[in-house]
This record gives sequence, structure tokens and C-alpha cells, in this order.
Amino acid sequence: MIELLEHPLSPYAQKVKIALDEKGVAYQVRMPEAIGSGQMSDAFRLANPRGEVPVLFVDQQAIFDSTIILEFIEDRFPEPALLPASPADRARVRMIEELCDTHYEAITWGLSEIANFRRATGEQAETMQGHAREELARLHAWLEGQLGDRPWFNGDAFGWGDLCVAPFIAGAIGFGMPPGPGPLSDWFRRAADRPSVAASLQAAKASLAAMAGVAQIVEAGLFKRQYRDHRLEWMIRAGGLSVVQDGLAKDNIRFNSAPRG
Ligand SMILES: N[C@@H](CCC(=O)N[C@@H](CS)C(=O)NCC(=O)O)C(=O)O
Repeated sequence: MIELLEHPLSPYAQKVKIALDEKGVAYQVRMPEAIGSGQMSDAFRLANPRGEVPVLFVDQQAIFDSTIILEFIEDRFPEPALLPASPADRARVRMIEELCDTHYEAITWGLSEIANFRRATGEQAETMQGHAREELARLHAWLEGQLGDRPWFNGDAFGWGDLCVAPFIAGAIGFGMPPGPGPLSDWFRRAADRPSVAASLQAAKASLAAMAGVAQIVEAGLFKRQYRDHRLEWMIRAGGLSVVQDGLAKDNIRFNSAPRG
């Protein structure tokens, strides 16, 4: 049986679950122990030296990184195809994925650091949330341009381009920053109606209750959140440099280091 190491709130894991569901591939899910604490088991570190979900266990192999996993799924289970047919359209949806994985996710992650982990409060939180709102509006306009007059980001049928956007938009909606009325929000409603997307959004919603109280766990030093790549950049440019400094001083943020040999 295929196994997916995941967290229901991870948009990267959601991409993979939607792809597997769309292809009708059976799998079971599991959450790594103490995810987010910085304490990774040797087995998890061996499966993914970055200590991140998703990881797909299949054919005696562990595959990490949502994009690489999606490529694998498309190669291993070609039907129905999730990538569009033409090279130009494939490049187009991959670029949409890249922007969502990096720029878009950095913003919703930052909003979670504020709302759930209480890294910033008062005026600083408002400044950072205002920053997020502005950047999301620009990204939503960009996405709307990418959608154009297509019914789906992928083209005529739902596919890669859509499953790579839906989890991130759902995240922004969760933080009260949905796309305004128009083609993008209409598209999201259609996407969310698909059983594959609905199932992953439902699992995310069900796991939200577990987020209550995580701020105290961070404050107690039991959680070391991963500050990396675009997330770290966003934190700094949105006005959260002191959040990073505070996290370093309290030792409740971490960076990924090189894998052990
Ligand atoms: N580029 C990776 C990013 C995966 C990632 O950032 N996963 C986060 C959850 S959204 C994670 O597992 N973080 C580990 C941690 O916070 O301990 C992918 O596309 O799979």
C-alpha cells in the first residue's frame, strides 16, 4: 500500500492527496511524530533530509518534495493525465505551481505564524497582516490573468494547474483574505466542489482544532518552527525582523542544515 507522510494543513501534502485522488490511487496517510518540533526521528530524516512533509513511500522508495512527488505520480500512474498535453501549457502550469509554492505559501505561512503561533501582536501584527493582504491581492490578480477565459488553470479539464493553486487559496480564505468576487473566486468554488479537493479541505478543517494552544507550546520552547527560503524573506520584508530575532533568542525557530552523510 502506498503511504503518504503528511500534515492535513500542509498545502504541499494537499497537492499530492488531490493528485492521488484524481487518479483513483489508493493510499494511506500518516503524520510524522512531533512534526514542527524540530525533533525528527531517524526514520523521518532518512526519508527526507529536509524533515518536511509530504513524503511518499511507494515501491520500496521514499520520495520527498511535492513537485517531485507529482512528477512521479504522473509517470507511474499516467491515467488520467494531470499535466496538459502541450509543452507550452505544461510549462505554464509548472510556473503557476512554482509561484504558489514559493511566494503564495510564504504569505499564508506568515499569517499562521501571527494568528496561530502569536509571533506578532498589536500594531506589528496589523502591519504584517496589511502587507499580506496587499501581496495576496497582487497574486490573486496575477492568477486571474493566468486563468484568462479558461474554465480551469489546466485548460479545458481540471488538472495539475488547479491542484497546485486550490490548497493555497483555501489557506488565504482561512485567514480571511479570499480573492475578491470574479473569475478566480468562481474557479475556486468549482474546484472546491470536486471530491478530491473537498476531501483535502475537509481534512485540513478537521485538524484546525489541534492548532488551539500551539502558541503556548512555542513559548514553552517545545516547538521549533522552520524558518526557510521564501518564508524567511516574507517575515523580514513584511516587518517581522524582530520576530526572527526573538525566535533566535528564545530558540524556538530553526533553519534546515545540510543532511548527515
Ligand atoms: N518544497 C517542499 C516544501 C514542504 C514543506 O515546507 N513542508 C512543511 C509543511 S507545509 C514541513 O513539513 N515543515 C516541517 C516542519 O515545520 O517541521 C515541498 O514542496 O514538498
